Amino acid sequence: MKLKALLKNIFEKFKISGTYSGGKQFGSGHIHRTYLINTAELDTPDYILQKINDHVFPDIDLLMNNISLVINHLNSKKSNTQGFIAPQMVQTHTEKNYYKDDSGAYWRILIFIPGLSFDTINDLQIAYEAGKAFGNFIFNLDDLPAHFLKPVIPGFNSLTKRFADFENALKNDVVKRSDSVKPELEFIFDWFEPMMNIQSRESKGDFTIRITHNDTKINNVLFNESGKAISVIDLDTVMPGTVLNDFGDAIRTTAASSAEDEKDLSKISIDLNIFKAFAEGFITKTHKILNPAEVDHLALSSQYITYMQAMRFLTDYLNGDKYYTINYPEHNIVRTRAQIKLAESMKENQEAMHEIVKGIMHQISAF
Ligand code: ADP
Ligand code: GN1
Ligand code: MG
Repeated sequence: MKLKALLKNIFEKFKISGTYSGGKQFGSGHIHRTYLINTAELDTPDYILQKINDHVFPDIDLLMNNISLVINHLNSKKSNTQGFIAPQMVQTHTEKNYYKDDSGAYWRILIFIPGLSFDTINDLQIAYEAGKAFGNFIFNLDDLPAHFLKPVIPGFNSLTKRFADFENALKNDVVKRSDSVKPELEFIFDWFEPMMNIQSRESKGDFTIRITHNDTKINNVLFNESGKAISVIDLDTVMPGTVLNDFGDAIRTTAASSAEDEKDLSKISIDLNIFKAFAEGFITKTHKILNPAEVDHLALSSQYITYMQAMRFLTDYLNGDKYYTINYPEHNIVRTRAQIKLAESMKENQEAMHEIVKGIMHQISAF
């Protein structure tokens, strides 16, 4: 079936309002195939139709169940969400939140939230708003018991598991790329022990296990025309985690001076003003639920997550690009190098970042 006919056909399996008038590939996510579907009528919404990546998410029921629990919880706390809207899933005519087509592919539909999504930013107000949005997300889920959600990708936040996957990829070297990435391999080995510190503290119980988003890239927040954050999207990886995963991952893309796949390494560094603006927004929303050990590790968490991300891109490069969508053959190693450069810049600025966090906490507790 031609793509247009396929999209229309899938679209009509769901309880949508309006008439299909066209669909096109949309967004810059690395995981699913995402389409924007327009409807002909002016008073009906447009929709996001996604072909779910079932290689990354093999248990579709678990995936969709986690997301539903979070959306329902967020919607039940309208008084608390203060201007943020949760994504809304659309059900099929048979009351399911996904559709399996004849080829075995899984599809889902969300109501399109008209908003702007950015892969990189350099605006302080946007950074502050993004911090508020992700902070608000965690704050509003604080009373949903973490064990209600199941780990949709086991070991997703575990550095030990990521390192084992990396070592495996290196050992197998299926596409014979290891010789060409010696400096990157060295970086991964050198940083492993110091970075394990965060995981060890987590294992000791120093950080609260709560429901976190786990994919807090800046392009997973939508903004309105005046730069106000309106929604946190891409809820696939909501599951038990720590606040450090969400804060660190957000800083990785929000406070980086360039894109995640910038080729010119001289352009990549951490922008401390953006870091401060994001942290202000985030801490304003979360300070009541953060414990001292969490606050103490916020700055370091960005290095930790950026290091883990470098490892993940490198692992995929060694595996022959099986996980992330790539736009050209070297994409994953370009991404790896960019993450390494960013992690190094974060390390150089660690003290300054930590002082910024302390300053914000001090300011907030003075009120
Ligand atoms: P991936 O896991 O592949 O990143 P996402 O769920 O993040 O998939 O969707 C990809 C992109 O589609 C997002 O970055 C955003 O631009 C857009 N998008 C997803 N859901 C919505 C929504 N409900 N409203 C508007 N845009 C959306
Ligand atoms: C993927 O789905 P997307 O593009 O927002 C990935 C994240 C990575 C990110 C790196 C399920 O995010 O974990 O941090 O790419 N999502 C999954 O850009 O693995
Ligand atoms: Mg996404």
